[in-house]
Amino acid sequence: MRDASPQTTYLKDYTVPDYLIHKVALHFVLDEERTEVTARLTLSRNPASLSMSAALVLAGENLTLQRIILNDGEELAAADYVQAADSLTIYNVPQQQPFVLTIENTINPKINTALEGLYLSNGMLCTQCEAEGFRKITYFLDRPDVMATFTTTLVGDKSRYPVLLSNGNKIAHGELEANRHWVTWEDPFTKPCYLFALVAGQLECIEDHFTTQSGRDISLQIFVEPQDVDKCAHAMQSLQNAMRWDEAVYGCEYDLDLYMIVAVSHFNMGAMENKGLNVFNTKFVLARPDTATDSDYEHIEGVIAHEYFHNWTGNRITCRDWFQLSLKEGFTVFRDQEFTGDRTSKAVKRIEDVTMLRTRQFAEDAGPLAHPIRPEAYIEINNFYTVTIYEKGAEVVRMLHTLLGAERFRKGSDLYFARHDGQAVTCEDFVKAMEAANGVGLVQFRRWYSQAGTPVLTVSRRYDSQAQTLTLSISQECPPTPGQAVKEPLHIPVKVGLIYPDGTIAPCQLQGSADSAEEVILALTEAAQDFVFTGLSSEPAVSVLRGFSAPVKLVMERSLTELAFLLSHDSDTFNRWEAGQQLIGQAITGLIADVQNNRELRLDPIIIEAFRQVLAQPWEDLSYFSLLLSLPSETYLAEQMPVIDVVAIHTAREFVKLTLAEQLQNALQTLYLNNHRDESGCFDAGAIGRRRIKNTCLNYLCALDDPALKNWAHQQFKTAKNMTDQMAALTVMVNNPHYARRQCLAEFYQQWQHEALVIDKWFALQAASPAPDTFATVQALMAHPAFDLGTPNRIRALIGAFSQANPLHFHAANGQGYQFLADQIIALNTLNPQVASRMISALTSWRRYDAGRQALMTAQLERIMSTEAISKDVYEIASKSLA
Ligand code: 7MF
Ligand code: ZN
Repeated sequence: MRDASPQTTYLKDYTVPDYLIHKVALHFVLDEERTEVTARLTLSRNPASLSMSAALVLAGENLTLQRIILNDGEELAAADYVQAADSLTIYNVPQQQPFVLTIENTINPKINTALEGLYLSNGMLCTQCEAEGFRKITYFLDRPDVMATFTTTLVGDKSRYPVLLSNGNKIAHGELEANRHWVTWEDPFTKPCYLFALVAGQLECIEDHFTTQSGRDISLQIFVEPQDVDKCAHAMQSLQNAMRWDEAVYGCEYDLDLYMIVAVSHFNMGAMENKGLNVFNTKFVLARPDTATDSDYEHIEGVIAHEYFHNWTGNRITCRDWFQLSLKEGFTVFRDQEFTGDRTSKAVKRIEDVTMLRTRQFAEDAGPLAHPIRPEAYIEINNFYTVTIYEKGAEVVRMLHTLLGAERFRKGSDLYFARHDGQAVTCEDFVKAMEAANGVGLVQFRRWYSQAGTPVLTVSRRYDSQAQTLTLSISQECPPTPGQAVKEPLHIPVKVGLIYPDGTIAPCQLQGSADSAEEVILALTEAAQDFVFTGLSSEPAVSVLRGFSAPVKLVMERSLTELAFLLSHDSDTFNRWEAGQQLIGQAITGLIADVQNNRELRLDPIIIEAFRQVLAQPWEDLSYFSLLLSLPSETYLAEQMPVIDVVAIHTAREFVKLTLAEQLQNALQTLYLNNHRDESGCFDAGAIGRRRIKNTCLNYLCALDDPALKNWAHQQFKTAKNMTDQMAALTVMVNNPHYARRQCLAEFYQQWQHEALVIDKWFALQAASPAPDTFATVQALMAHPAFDLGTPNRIRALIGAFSQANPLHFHAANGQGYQFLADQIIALNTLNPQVASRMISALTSWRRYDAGRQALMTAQLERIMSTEAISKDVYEIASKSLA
């Protein structure tokens, strides 16, 4: 146990900083074990501070202090300052304003396994400073509302560190004795220290250009390890696409002459938007048709765009404090979602985003770690980079977009940029800009920022044939969340469309309104409200929450027949898919109960008929078509159950898959054969769609115990010219009994052993398999020479995939999965607290399981809590999970 409970930071305690830092001149002498850092800071007292005599308190962790100098004079004596484990306090600050403080310290990147601050990745030195990593580089006011201009000089060995990078423009460079050289970088824009970055190493660069809307020429550079130069073309294209899109849709132009991206293999998360020098996990940069799947290609483009979009929503305008994280993250995720929708298929992108939100964010919002998108307290800020901040945050911005419309939303974002450029601001400032630009009031809407939990909308309807009216009664209710027992009604946009029984669109005309439209956005603001539609000659089917217009759960009684009708007639692509998912979901829910009660399983023919009809139609968007044919995931089904029964869910879902494969075998085979091609390097929507629908068919067909069909998978594996097809084939071979399973797994490893990202897939695939020997396989893989607890991607591939993507085996009734995970978390606690803490999430939802599993899961959480020298990261998540 730790000596004292770690401290909580509260939003209500926010005060402006006592000091401001205007200029930062950094000087690094780089070395793996002893890097020398000199920071020359130009500071002054903050006139806005209430305390004009406060001492200067700088944050610093794991630093070896060498000396401190004030105003370029004498070295400070030991009596002039106090050094603590995580701070440096300087008394008797000069009267003269501004003043200059020079601090010299050393750091050891080699022992930095937490990968925060300055660390080593395959011999390359690189930094990660968000949220509070800069304090591991030098003593500083490490908070986002302290913004300064940075000049950085890097000195290093020419052979080890031929490339020396930092933010901004390269303004000088030169040679030194003993095979050393130096480079000076200057970033003219003020920024908080979390956006600082440096990279030094043996890197190769690919280069291209972008001409901005105002005609400026920007140099674009991607730096990678030498073996990866052949996997950068897609990332470069993605960057150019993102730059063009941000100009067209938001009027945002890039502001430096140089934009650099560096790919590193040891990285705690996806990527980082450091000004002018983004650092990326290799996973979100490197792609070649034979090494990356279609979904990898799409994610790379999305993440490149996300980091690029931060230049305006995050860097030019940043967060006042970390409670405002969703200000930059929610908005930037909304922007990257829209970008990807425009680049690929809007319908498919929306479905994928909503699926993620409903499986992961809804679970978080229903559990012990529920928090509003603007949280009020945290112990460790790294724990608050959550699906709630990101994905629900994006949904809240999307609702503003829905309520205002694209044009008025743009007026709001223009005003936000104009008002706050160069500032560190709050979510409140964002909402105020939206209000002021459009002359609207969003008073009630603000509750979305402060209230946690997923609202439940209950909808009932009444058709009056005499009056030709349809009344929709909608009520909202939000369950209590930790610290928030009582919830206020929210302002919820509910997009609705009506469809006549013959499939034609019925007009939406609200009582008392002269407007009639094909769909309307109802403003639900009360706990319960009636909406009356007039002029309806017959009773229409109702399509509610089109496009998933709000992050809520919808409760509405609908028959299988009505759902089947919507599946074939709804003109809203999201709701059409949703009707199919509801239909199949209801069937699977019934089958889960049958499994639990040992009843014979039988699939309602209406489901088979609905699938047959989907299969019989000509679909232009083949990716959308494959989503219509896909079953809800085990995780999504689990979310719908009062007490999660992983075995019953798996059994029922596999039964449905097998039955559909049996009943629709001919259609699925034809579809497979019609779309199977021997193609590589084609990434147009057509080719991607063909692969997706074909592989969806293969997944069904390989559920059948038919050697001929099993051979289709084997053949596809052997002849595949792209990773999408190779992976899809190997996946069905690993997830189903298959004669060539062992052999193909071994061949795949042989083929790809030198491509780390492909080997991650090899680990993850086996860890997520429902095959009976999976737990033994996972244990064996932990001892595989390619496994390494020092590489976050590998940890996520093996331990993450097993605990988060394999409900059946992770939740084994004997608790071996829980014990295994706790062992790894305890091992990671000291090695990499951020990654350790993220791995706990699989245990957090223990209340959703039966009593036996609850006891086993909480026992492991308790065990984690008793870890010696427990980190703040792990402590916060484990203790709140148990609370
Ligand atoms: C797309 O947000 C969406 C989310 C913080 C690190 C990247 O740009 C970021 C960084 C975490 C979790 C998710 C994402 C990021 C981080 C991310 C990346 C791409 N500011 Br932690
Ligand atoms: Zn981000």
